[in-house]
Amino acid sequence: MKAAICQPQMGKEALLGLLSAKSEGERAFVFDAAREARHRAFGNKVFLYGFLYLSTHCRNDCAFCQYRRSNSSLERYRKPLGEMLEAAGRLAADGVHLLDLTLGEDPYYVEPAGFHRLLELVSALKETTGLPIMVSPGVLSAEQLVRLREAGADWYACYQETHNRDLFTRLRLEQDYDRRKRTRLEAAGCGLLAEDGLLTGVGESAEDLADSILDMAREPLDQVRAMSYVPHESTFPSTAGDTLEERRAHELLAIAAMRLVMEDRLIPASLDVDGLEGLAMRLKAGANVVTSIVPSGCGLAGVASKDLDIENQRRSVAAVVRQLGVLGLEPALPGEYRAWVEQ
Ligand code: MD0
Ligand code: SF4
Repeated sequence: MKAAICQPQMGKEALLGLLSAKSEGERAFVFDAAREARHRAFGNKVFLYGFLYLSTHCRNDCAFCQYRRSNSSLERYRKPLGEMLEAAGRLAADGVHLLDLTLGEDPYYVEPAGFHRLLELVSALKETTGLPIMVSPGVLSAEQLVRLREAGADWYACYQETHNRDLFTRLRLEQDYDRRKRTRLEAAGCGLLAEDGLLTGVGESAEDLADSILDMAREPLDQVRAMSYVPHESTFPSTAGDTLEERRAHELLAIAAMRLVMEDRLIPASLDVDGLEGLAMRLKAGANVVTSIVPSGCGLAGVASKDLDIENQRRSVAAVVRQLGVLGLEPALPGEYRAWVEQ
């Protein structure tokens, strides 16, 4: 845990006020304050994360996810080690600061008999690129977390999606709320940096978001995120507003509110929701990390948006850096991210 645990805490009422901002003017006020807070903590520097979706097989059946087990219309893949190393090498050469190795809860990698495969991959990625590694493999045992750390993983990401237990049971079907939360806390306890995340546009109230953000602020998390739900044929229809702006409102306000409550934690703007086009609005809301940079030509997928902007190279470091420039931001130097991770 890098950030100061005791941030000056905003009360729930004030937070609820921010998250309920309706008019353009009110929202602009919230985003301006969030950018000021980001500037105090990180100046104009932004971190860039490369994304490697190793396996799209999954034993879970999350209602919001196209990779859910019951989606039989999906063509799935499991990438061989050599291809992952090649893709990672390209991301490293392009200048990402971290590699995010993500997978569905694929028994081939996460069940005890196959877990060594994931460890080997983490070690190989670390050795060949020298970059910090984040792993997003779903729920693991305490012992598996220790072994991940020993294999060279720096980060463990596992998203609760919501801290409303009722909504959780409708999103992460047949999964245990407490076990998921406990895994993240155990990861932090064994020296991994930890990330939690929210899914917005799934019928949550502003009060749910406020509760989530306050919960996150109390936990030993180093990165916190919000991402809008992207509906698919195999998942439920969106409950959020009609216009793109309305559908993204909760995500953008949550990013800003997280920044105001947890000024010095890392907060992503993901390319996985709206591709490059959605980057500026997320950075303007106070995000300081760009995630889901995916190399083209490797047959790798995104999570929320499977193909969007990958093959046309709009999820590349070059495209992102151009956007940063327009906003008066710049990528951090490699040493600056490493120093943050190692501090
Ligand atoms: C992203 N699709 O960054 C990825 C993913 C997992 N650590 C991250 C949700 O948007
Ligand atoms: Fe599996 Fe993750 Fe999708 Fe849930 S969100 S179905 S755990 S890939």
